[in-house]
Amino acid sequence: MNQATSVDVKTLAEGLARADRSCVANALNLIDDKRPGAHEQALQLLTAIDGERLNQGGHLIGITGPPGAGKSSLLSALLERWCHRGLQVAVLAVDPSSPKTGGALLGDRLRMSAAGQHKNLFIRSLASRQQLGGLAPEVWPMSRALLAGYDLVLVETVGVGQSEIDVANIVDTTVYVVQPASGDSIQFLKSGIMEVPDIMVVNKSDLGSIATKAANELTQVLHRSEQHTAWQRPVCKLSARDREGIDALEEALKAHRDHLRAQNSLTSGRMQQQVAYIIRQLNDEFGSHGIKKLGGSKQIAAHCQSLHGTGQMLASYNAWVEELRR
Ligand SMILES: Nc1nc2c(ncn2[C@@H]2O[C@H](COP(=O)(O)OP(=O)(O)OP(=O)(O)O)[C@@H](O)[C@H]2O)c(=O)[nH]1
Ligand SMILES: [Mg+2]
Repeated sequence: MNQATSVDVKTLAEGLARADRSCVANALNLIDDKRPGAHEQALQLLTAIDGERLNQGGHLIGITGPPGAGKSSLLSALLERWCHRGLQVAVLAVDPSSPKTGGALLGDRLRMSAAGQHKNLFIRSLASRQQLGGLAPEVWPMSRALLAGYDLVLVETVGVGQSEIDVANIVDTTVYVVQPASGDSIQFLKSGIMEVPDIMVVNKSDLGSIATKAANELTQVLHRSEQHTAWQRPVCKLSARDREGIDALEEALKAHRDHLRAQNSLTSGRMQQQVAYIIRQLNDEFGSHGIKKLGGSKQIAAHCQSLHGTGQMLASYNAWVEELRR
């Protein structure tokens, strides 16, 4: 494999902060680049991003839920509002199918929507990890790179297998979308992913009483399960198609972000996600043997927690990689 060409990381980081389209595209390509040398440059890039932005800037939102529930339609409704209000919005659309199999990618469908062409919007489609299910490892660093220049960074993923749990582990707020009368709400209750959503959406409220019934059912079950938690997870009944009920979802998103800030858990949550990412990367490259050599995952996590910010953590990561390669 050819060595990756050397890029000017500082210029790229400055371009990212301005949400300059070509810089954003180049930055994401660099993170996606599998050639030798690219990984180190990608880490340097993340290290060059303003720590304040990474720790507590913007809002990272995951949108997940079963196929056909209306995730992309809802995303379009939200994008229209945010872009027209002048906010900078980026979307990572994680498609379960390989780009090679053809068919419309999630991101392509979004691009065709009304908001899809807006100058404030950046969309990138990605294939999900084929073998293990779940999100590809690039999604985490990409979401962070986007945070440098965008007010809102959204990750859409179809809720099948591991991906809905993975997405909840990389964002601040997870929105779980179901549609009524499909058995989805019941499946959701049975499938043991109760921890995933911060906000529940019952879409297609235009279908009438079945939507109300599903929303009531979900409200009851969610609230029964969380008597001791500070955040009461709201259930938003809305119609993405008719643009009804979107206000309440927007309010809920803001309220959840404010809640995280008030609890001081926006920054700490992002830090934990970063530690988890570092351990996963080390494990992928060097296996459990490598993790053990560094003193075990608990030791690695403790060391990371003692550092300040993304830059220092990634520098540590680089040092560990070097040590294990020796
Ligand atoms: N009646 C009604 N139909 C809707 C609504 N929102 C979406 N749909 C329809 O539901 C279907 C699926 O919508 P998508 O937005 O593609 O759903 P999705 O969850 O992104 O689907 P995947 O990405 O394939 O999992 C489409 O035919 C939409 O037109 C709604 O509010 N009401
Ligand atoms: Mg979709």
